[in-house]
Amino acid sequence: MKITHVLSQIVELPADEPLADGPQVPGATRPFVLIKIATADGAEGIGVTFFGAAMTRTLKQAVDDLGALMIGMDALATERIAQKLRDACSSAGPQGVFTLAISALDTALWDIKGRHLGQPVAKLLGGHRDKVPAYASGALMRQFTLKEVETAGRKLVDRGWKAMKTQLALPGHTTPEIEVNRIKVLREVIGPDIQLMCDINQRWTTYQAVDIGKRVEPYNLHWLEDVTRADDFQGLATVTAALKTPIAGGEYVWGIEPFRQMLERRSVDIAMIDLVRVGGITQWMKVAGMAEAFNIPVVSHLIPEVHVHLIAAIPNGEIVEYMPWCRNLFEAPPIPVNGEMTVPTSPGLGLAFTRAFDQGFRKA
Ligand code: SMN
Ligand code: MG
Repeated sequence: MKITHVLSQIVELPADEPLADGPQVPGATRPFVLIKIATADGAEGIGVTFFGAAMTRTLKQAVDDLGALMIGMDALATERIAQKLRDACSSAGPQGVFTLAISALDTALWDIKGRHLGQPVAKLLGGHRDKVPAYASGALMRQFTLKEVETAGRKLVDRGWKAMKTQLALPGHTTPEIEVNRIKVLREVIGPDIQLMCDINQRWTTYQAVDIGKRVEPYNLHWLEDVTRADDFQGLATVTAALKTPIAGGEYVWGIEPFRQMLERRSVDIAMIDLVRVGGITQWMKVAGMAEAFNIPVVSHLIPEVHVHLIAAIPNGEIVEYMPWCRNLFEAPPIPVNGEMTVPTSPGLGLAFTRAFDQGFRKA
């Protein structure tokens, strides 16, 4: 399984919001780096990474540089490859572009492993379930007006979603009363039986998190996410201990070690693992195992097309975040039906880039 090629390309997709037909900024796009790894015996695997923003070309270059180091290595030797890349780049990681790049490469290697063995990645990693719950994300954003959020919430329920995420720490003038009112109104619109999550994206102080967190307790949030700075492990633990509502976090930290800190200090009740910031499938599974040992459920962040395999593989996988940013990269990707995703049964990730994007590799 000698690696012969590592190909990459940048793709920009329109920044749409298809789950509830939400307001869109005209012309806004989201950049991705797509990758494909090929081996001497004709096996291929695909991966994707993002969060490069204005440095997306740098991210592509990092993928290419790391890819060059993999040529000639055994595609199945994921840990040996990861070690070689870490050693070669020593101080360039784990925070930032290095990890964003290695993640996509590792994901593609797992795709190859699955295709080679004729099994879906979910099975290789544990095969705990064939279906997983998914929640709608990106349709109830803080920049939308309350009216827009009401309309979107109603649509999501009508479209069969059983769980959905909104955001607080509202832009512009806000008060605890305005924040709480948004949750109150949304809860009234969607009814008592829908799981409602709420993301703060690190924007509150620990004091605000405890204050507003207590005030929203009557509305029965399923979790409050990233209530304060992700590296304030102690501050998070204070909030987690003070509130009845479970606290989720982890998408903003890099690699596996910060999760050890979060888990040991009881900073979070729910570990949210981001595939690209953790360093790929290999590292994602290590964090999931650590969380299991701490009796903590795991939820995913973005790229549901890959995360469906990971959440389904493990015994403590709770729910997949369905934010359809990557959906249009793929031919016939898995899509939730009535709030549930079925794990693809074809070998590997069961994913293929659309014809147009697949052809883009040859041109690159
Ligand atoms: C989020 C963060 C970054 C990009 C998209 C979405 C958000 C989430 O924190 O949890 O969905
Ligand atoms: Mg989040």
